[in-house]
Amino acid sequence: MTLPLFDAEPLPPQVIADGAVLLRGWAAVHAHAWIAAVQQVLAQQPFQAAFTASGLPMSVRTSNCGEWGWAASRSGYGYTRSDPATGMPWPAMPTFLKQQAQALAAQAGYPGFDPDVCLINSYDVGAKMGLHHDADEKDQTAPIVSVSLGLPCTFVWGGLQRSDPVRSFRLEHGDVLVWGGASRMVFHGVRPLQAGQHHLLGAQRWNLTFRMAQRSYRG
Ligand code: MD6
Ligand code: FE
Repeated sequence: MTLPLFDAEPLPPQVIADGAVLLRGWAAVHAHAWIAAVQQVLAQQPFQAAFTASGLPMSVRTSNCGEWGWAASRSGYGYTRSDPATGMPWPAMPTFLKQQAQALAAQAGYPGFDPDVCLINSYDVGAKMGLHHDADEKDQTAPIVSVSLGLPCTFVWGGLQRSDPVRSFRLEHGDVLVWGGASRMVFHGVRPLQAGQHHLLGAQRWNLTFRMAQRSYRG
């Protein structure tokens, strides 16, 4: 069964930059289904340590599902068919996750989004993500759909140059950020996670990013 995107009037889409749309709380409606789907992935592909391009340990832990996955191991990083740590193919993307990502992208103005990766990042208190942009995907005309669950974070949004000024805003449980177009290569990051307790996820934040890593996008 395909769950409808929402069953109550959602907050209207908010354009935060050219090509970037914030759907506030749109994943909160089916939060239990989102979390159950992630837990199903984690049973097959538990969170593991990640490393930067220069081999330094990151504070975020990662899992993946889909035909491809983003591996950040000591031996390098990028999209792979299987987990370099185990040699096992990444678990399939649960239908619920794929359908929701496609529907959310369409609501943000990106019909035809067909993700082949969902990278799942887990933040414990104090974990952060340095300023970066996502450039390993083959077709950068495809947007990325980003879903936040659990504790809120301060998200940092910069420009196309690393040195551009940044602004920051809060991303909360259930918030969905869809970005493509002129915003696709914007530098961004996450400030250290503040302590707190979320009623569903405890002292954690999860971020799911749906990507088209190896497919071409025909919006
Ligand atoms: C995070 N997100 O929200 C980190 N990247 O924890 C990302 O790095 C990100 O949200 C590309 C597109 C959307 C994102
Ligand atoms: Fe990113």
